[in-house]
Amino acid sequence: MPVVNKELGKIFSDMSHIYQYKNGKQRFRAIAYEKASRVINDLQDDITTFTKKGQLEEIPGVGSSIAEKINEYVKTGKIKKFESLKKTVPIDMLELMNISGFGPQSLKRIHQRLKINNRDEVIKALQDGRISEIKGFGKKKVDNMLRSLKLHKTVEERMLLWNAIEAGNKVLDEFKKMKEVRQAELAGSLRRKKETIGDIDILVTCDEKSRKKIITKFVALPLVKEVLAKGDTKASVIINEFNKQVDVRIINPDEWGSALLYFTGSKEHNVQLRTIARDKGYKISEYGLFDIKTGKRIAGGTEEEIYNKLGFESIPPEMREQKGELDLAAKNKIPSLVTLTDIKGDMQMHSTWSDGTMDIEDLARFVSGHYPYEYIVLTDHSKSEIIAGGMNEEQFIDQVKEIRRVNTKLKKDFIKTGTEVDIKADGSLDLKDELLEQLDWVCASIHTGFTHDNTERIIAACENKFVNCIGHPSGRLIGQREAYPVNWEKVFRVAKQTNTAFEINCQADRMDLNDELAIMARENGVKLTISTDSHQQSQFAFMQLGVFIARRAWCTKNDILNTASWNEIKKFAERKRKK
Ligand code: DGT
Ligand code: CA
Ligand code: CA
Ligand code: ZN
Repeated sequence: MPVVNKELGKIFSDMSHIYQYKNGKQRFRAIAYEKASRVINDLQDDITTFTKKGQLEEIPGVGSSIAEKINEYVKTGKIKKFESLKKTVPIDMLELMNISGFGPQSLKRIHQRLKINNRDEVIKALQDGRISEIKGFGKKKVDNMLRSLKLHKTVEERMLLWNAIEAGNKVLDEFKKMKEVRQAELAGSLRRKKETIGDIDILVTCDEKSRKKIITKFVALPLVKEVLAKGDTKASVIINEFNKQVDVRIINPDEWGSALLYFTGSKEHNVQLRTIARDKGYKISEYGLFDIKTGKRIAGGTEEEIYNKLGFESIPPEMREQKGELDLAAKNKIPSLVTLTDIKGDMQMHSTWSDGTMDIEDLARFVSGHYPYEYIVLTDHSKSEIIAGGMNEEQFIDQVKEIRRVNTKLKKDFIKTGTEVDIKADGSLDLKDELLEQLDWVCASIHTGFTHDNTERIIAACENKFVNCIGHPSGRLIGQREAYPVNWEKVFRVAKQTNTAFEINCQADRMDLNDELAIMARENGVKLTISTDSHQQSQFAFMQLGVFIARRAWCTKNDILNTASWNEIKKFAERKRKK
């Protein structure tokens, strides 16, 4: 998303919160700013393309007053009204309002009753039970608030992988632009593609004499907010983006491999490797691999060289988590992990027919023009999803016609018909079998009842012979909502028996299945799909996130259904129908 859009979206959402917190009479303002915030967040083009042409008011949800504020922000970097409004609400209360359960209305009531006006006091009153005494704050609500607070801490302290990839690459590019730099690479958890990232680690090589210059240039970059530490070979800074730490280390070129291995981790993988090395008479450090007896350095330039000298084949960074990868590497049995280029199509996305922002033709032309896919499956929501504009059976029949029309225009059978059908509370589906039977691909998902055990609901969906896949199976949202309880062993056994695939959903805050559940699915012989669940243009790029999860789950091409041609996928669906 363009940076200005992101900033304005946040400001308008804050303004809406302030109006809600302050005064009931300002309700219409609160609603207008909330809407403007959403619209700007969904906007694909940079808002400045609209300000330049004077076309702001053509954006739905943007009236003259909001347009004026957008222009002011683009021109001056500030909105005066927001600056003065901000002074009327304590800043840490404003931050709290973004956490689920801590809406402006709730915080206002807490303020009125307990006269507290800062974050720490609110948290304390939650924990010591004072808030439970306020009307409307029952046990369930308070528990929920405590839980979201805890979840929120994980994203506050760590970053979503997607955000870390974007921020990390920005910093990395700055190093790659410096002429003194020979090699630069991301290390740490970001190289292993963990779902959240604590800090960003970067390794750089150069001639010894250029070290100081590189550090000096680095800490002076505009993206650096604060310098925490600075030496001859390393620096730690806080960057503006996400307010997160970046650790940079400068390495001798001939120590590149040993340093990369050391600083990629995981620590557990390194410890195991070091123990094995010692048993074989070697010492391993960030400076190289050494023969203990002679003290001679025998490897260190590349990671591969070190692994090989110790009797292992190379191990992809995503596998370095001490889950038995060294045993496999010793037997030359590291699987050939799935890659982004293996993906032949995207299996879940939404158009304007439900809650997506692109109409079917634009969407198909965009994907077909930007991604090397053979097919995409359109999976708009079913009728229970009222807020998401879910569709009934008749509308799906109309949509199938529209898909045929667009495919004819594109002169290829690119768009497959499908749905993301709701699994209702009793496990039944939100659309009739007679409709599902007519679609190419049916993904079934849970969108309600996130606190219940959902084992039986998922099993019931798997047992419908028209359901091909379970979407975002665990229901978690990183930093916002925990996964609901499920007996996964049982569910995956049924999935295997019924020929039902499970999705790895690539949305940045979902990443669902996560790596551990994907391992369990694979071990149970369940086929996986990797899909972006795109609602707007920019989200098709999330595909790589799902591939990273699959790689962390040791998946090969064969484990992932959408590495196959559509003919194969059709056969997969037909096998279930014939069962
Ligand atoms: P994070 O930042 O919490 O997401 O996780 P990492 O894995 O990036 O951890 P970080 O940034 O503390 O350190 C980067 C890498 O450096 C880590 O993956 C392995 C290596 N490392 C750091 N401290 C130690 C240590 O005490 N022993 C060993 N063997 N390696 C370490
Ligand atoms: Ca790190
Ligand atoms: Ca670090
Ligand atoms: Zn969904």
